Amino acid sequence: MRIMKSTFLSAVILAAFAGNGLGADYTKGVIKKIDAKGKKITIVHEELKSLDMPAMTMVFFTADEAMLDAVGEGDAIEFAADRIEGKLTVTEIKAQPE
Ligand SMILES: [Cu+2]
Repeated sequence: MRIMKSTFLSAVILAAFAGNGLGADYTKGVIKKIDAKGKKITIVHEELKSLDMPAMTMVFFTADEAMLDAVGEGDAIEFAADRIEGKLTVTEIKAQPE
């Protein structure tokens, strides 16, 4: 019984890590423009593998306008994007590590 329990826990922990790994599919980019009112952000991004997109400059919608408060134009970032209701949307932004 004890073995079964620890196996179950390991599976839960592994699943949690795997989930994080998938969610944290970050792409590097530089913020060109922020449109806080329109909840839009223009990013010069590197190849975006999760969306099968080459490097380019483009406008994304943002899932949460609060994430735009934490960044500024010219910032080097890493971000995660997804297609939400047909719109290319930034779901996560973090500063690029030094
Ligand atoms: Cu693009």
